[in-house]
Amino acid sequence: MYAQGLIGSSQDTEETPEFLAAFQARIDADEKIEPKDPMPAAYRKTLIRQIGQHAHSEIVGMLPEGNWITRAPTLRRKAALLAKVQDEGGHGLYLYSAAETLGISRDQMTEELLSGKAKYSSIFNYPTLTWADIGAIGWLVDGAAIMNQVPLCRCSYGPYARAMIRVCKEESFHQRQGYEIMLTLSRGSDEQKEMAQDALNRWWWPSLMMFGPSDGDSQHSDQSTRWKIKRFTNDALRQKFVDATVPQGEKLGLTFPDPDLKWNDDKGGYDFGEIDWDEFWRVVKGQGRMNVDRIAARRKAWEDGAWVREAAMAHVEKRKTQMAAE
Ligand code: FAQ
Repeated sequence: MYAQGLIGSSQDTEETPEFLAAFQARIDADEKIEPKDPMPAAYRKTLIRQIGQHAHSEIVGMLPEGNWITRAPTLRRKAALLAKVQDEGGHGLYLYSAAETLGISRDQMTEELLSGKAKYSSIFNYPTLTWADIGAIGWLVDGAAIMNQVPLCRCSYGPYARAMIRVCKEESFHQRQGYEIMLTLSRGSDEQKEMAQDALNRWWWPSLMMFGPSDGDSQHSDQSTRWKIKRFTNDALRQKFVDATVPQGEKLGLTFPDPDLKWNDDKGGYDFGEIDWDEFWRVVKGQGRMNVDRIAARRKAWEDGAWVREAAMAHVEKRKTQMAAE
């Protein structure tokens, strides 16, 4: 299943009860697991799945905002958006590299994305209709990404944890630039404020869906938490996000599209309405408004880039021949 010759592609150690107990003891002691360490096949598989999907999300996530680079309202906005979209591309690359340390190749991950076998975040299957969507994505989507990713800096797998440190620093700048766009619009003309409100109305629920199914329906949470890949459950992170974000929205003078959203003194957090899980699963299964376009764009990019990969490989072969002759 895994590419030959890559780090971590060696046979996993026989999974005796003693081996599994010793592995769990390392995790419980907060030791980092590194690429050449023996690890259970299921731990490797779950990391390849999560890191691969995370990488795909960063790369597909460049598309909705990339759509606005040529239409940014000022040079300053354009420069910031260009930098942000490039950062997301960089995050995808660190993450593909982290997944490669587990013995899967970038080509295999790409094939899995294009064939629909590997998922990417549901959020990127919604269209960016106005400039305010760029504000809402930075504020809400990067905000949700940070809430989810800060705990991943303490993930048990070393290369993933280390990649997350830089990613989170950059996401923090993205969140602020998004919030600043929302602040400018919500203090602007009536039309601008309306645009900001409309963007919040459309992006709020999909942002809550980014945290994944509720705890009762999450297939992987229990095992991933035991392995300290995940440090909090999907619902716990979603609640933290709501609690952090609602006061920010109030400061903007905007309202959230949820009549059930209200502060609950007893729990020390906000109550909020039920997520439309049918919509979530429809989008995850490929029936969102932009799923077909997103995969078509990635397929085109992969095909258009074939000559670059071929040229790079030809260069490697040439260097190998030269070095053998030296
Ligand atoms: N969309 O059992 P669980 C970003 C799938 S990066 C699509 O709870 P798990 C930066 C899940 O894969 C955003 N599928 O799964 C940016 C699983 O299916 P599988 C991405 C989803 O892994 C900002 C099934 O449902 N972030 O935004 C979603 O324990 C702005 C059952 O779910 C990450 O990937 C979903 N929302 O928990 C870029 C962070 N939720 O694999 C550009 C790392 C769940 O069995 C612009 N990942 N599924 O076929 C994670 O923390 C976890 O993987 C979760 C899901 C929390 C996403």
